[in-house]
Amino acid sequence: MQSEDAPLKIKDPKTWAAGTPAVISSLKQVMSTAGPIRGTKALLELNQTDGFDCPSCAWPDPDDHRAMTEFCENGAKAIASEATTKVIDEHFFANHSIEEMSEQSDYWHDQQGRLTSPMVLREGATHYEPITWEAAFDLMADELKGLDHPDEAIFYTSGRTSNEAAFLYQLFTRHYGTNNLPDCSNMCHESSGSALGPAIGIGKGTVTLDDLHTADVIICVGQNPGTNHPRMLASLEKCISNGGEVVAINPLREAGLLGFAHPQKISGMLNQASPLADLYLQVKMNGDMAIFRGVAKTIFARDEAAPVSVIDRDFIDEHTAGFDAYAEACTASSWDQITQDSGITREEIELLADKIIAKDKKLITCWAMGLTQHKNSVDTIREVTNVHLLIGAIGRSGAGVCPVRGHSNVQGDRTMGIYEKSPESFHLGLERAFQFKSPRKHGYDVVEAIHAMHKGDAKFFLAMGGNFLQAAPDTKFTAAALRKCNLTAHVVTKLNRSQLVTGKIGLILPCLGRTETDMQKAGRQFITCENSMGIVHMSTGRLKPISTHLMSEPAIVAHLANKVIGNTKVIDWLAFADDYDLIRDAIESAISGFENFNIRVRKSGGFYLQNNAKDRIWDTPNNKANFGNAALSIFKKKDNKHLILQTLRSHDQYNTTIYGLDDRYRGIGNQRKIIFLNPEDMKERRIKPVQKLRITSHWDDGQRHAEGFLAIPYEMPRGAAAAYFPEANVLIPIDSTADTSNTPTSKAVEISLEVM
Ligand SMILES: Nc1nc2c(c(=O)[nH]1)N[C@H]1C(S)=C(S)[C@@H](COP(=O)(O)OP(=O)(O)OC[C@H]3O[C@@H](n4cnc5c(=O)[nH]c(N)nc54)[C@H](O)[C@@H]3O)O[C@H]1N2
Ligand SMILES: Nc1nc2c(c(=O)[nH]1)N[C@H]1C(S)=C(S)[C@@H](COP(=O)(O)OP(=O)(O)OC[C@H]3O[C@@H](n4cnc5c(=O)[nH]c(N)nc54)[C@H](O)[C@@H]3O)O[C@H]1N2
Ligand SMILES: [Mo]
Repeated sequence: MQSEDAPLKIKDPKTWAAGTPAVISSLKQVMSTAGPIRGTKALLELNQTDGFDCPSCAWPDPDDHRAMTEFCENGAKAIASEATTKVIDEHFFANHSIEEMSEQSDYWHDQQGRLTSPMVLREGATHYEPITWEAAFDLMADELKGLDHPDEAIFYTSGRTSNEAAFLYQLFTRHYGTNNLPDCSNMCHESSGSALGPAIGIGKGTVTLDDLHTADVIICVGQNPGTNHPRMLASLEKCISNGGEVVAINPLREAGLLGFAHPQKISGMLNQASPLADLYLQVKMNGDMAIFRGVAKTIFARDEAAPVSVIDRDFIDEHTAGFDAYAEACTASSWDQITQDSGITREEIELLADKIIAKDKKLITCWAMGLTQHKNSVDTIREVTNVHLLIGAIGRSGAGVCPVRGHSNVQGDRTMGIYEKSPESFHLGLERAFQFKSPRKHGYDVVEAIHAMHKGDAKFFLAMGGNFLQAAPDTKFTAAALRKCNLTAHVVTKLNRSQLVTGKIGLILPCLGRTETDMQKAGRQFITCENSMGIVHMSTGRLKPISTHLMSEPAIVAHLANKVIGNTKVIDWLAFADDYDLIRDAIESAISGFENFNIRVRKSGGFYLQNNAKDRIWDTPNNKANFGNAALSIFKKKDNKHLILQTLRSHDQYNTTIYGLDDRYRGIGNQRKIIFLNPEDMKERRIKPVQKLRITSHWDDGQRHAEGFLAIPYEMPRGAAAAYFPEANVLIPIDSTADTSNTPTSKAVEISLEVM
């Protein structure tokens, strides 16, 4: 464990990612926590077709050839965190009061090891105490049966949950009578779904790995793949070696977008990095809509000037609606506004447009949280899609849109119905298969769930994974909301702060991790996941479970449902827990696209889910792909002297799980409470490097504060600032959310600074 008192170390930011430092870091992490035998076994099974799916990100595995080491540094860290041999047992909880544990950092929490048996925090108690599974289920069932209305219960899901567990969970929730199924997606790619649904009829990406390898241009916008999707770098490299180009759009110069040393190649092991981004646009915070509008304007201009059409008129005529209104919106956006909003020159935007149309217009745009967590995210993502529609760069080889998913099964969870507002077709499928009345009233998303608990409208909170308190915005407000519940319960693998801020009663329900063998009555079970490209595949745990008292996620849901609902004419809940093939049969009977699920998923590599947009079939109300025509917008500060803070991930964390205290690529060691600032902005405010700051965020309902953040000068546009999530979440106002998707604006918080 790193010392949390070690002094801050600062180095120059790196200009390439991976190479031997990544391999060394992987091995060090895994071997030090899991030991050589368990550690080596874990790494060899990772992402192999008969092994387990990496619990880290949702980047797909190669369809054909898998290297023995098909993992990345951060996948290895995720494994190390889960496969650790350190355990938290009853004695740990007897020795550590809630108050004591609350004073420790998130890093400390993760370092304590795996949770091993169910625990309860009784009303007024200072310590968790042991409880049997049976008694824990009874507590929850009594609480649920005692509520005035099913809508007083909230069922949260984090995106590591398997398809099998997720399907059972929503089936139980809907039998219970509510759609209160908020999930981490609400804070993540919800804006992508909200934009892509009306535009192309499906809230998912439309490309495969092969498409990435054969694209002319890949734009990575609002995404830091070097840290968050490291295996994507191999695809970017392959695209370049096939003659394609990579363009980065990001306020920060991220190492993983600048260069890559492939750890599975000799050159990479010698740390010979190949350059990645050919063009790097250091956009102002939230200036992306302007860039894409500028690209469209350039394409219109080139089209007018060229003898042959640059715009794909055949595609537009046959496949789209709303072109004229979009063309008008482009005319209405001035270059002055575009360059002012984006901070990028007209020449550079034109250069980008010219790259896109130079060859076959095989464009892929990849994005993540830098686009989704802004007020105007949905309009921005519509604008990205508009550019694709303009040149027909969708639904053909080497071209399409690629929202790069976060959690390894967040996309699958949605497919399984973890959604507070599932479409009518989904409910009809459930009703047909299970002969019950599925409730239609929309449930709460994350932000609405927090408000409901705060107001006392919701009293029961169950989390299937995740760390709700730390992941949600406005930490103090969210804590107050959770404290108002009668009961809060968490199905988790590791201790986190959400278990320390509880309702009157708190429950810890420790479950098997994805790396571990899952033995049930019918024998060894596997689960399935859907990756970022819509491939459903199996994952089989191979390590010995860290404790004999763990239950699997599907078994926990089945037992709870058995207590609360009991068997129905067509459902035997406990049978589902005995044999997951039965859950997969149930999925097949209720959700289209899963025909012969049990057979197809057993084939090596799994199967692609039907994605109509890939075939240029548009499941929109008008059966067309629709252009958006929103006016240009950008985040407006109330006070011009203020800065815009984004909250992002360091290289040593997985969301709220803190693996270490460094951010190697950005040159930071031993410290997480830092704020990156533009050097000129610092000078203007008389802030010296590493001075301690108090940050104040400003919102309609008042101010929020965070103290003790060290100022780090960093190359970024004027007016931008960056601090790590979750430490900075106290600053994010609960009601500052994206239009339509209601995603917290974690990448745009108006702040001021004071030297402490
Ligand atoms: N190792 C590791 N892997 C992960 C995760 C992790 O925590 N650790 N988390 C997983 C999850 S759930 C997710 S959702 C993904 C997240 O993956 P990312 O979205 O890459 O994660 P962030 O750290 O939030 O990075 C946001 C990036 O967007 C940029 N950005 C911020 N604002 C803007 C803007 O206005 N415009 C543009 N163009 N760029 C902007 C930031 O500078 C940063 O590079 O990663 C997944 N994979
Ligand atoms: N300020 C700010 N806030 C953000 C973001 C941001 O960029 N900035 N990003 C948002 C995003 S993109 C996301 S996805 C959310 C993430 O929100 P969550 O998904 O709620 O949070 P995680 O940190 O991924 O959850 C980690 C916990 O999951 C549990 N866990 C790990 N593996 C398993 C498992 O196999 N089963 C079960 N049952 N539990 C397991 C462990 O106990 C661990 O402590 O945070 C959001 N919050
Ligand atoms: Mo995410």
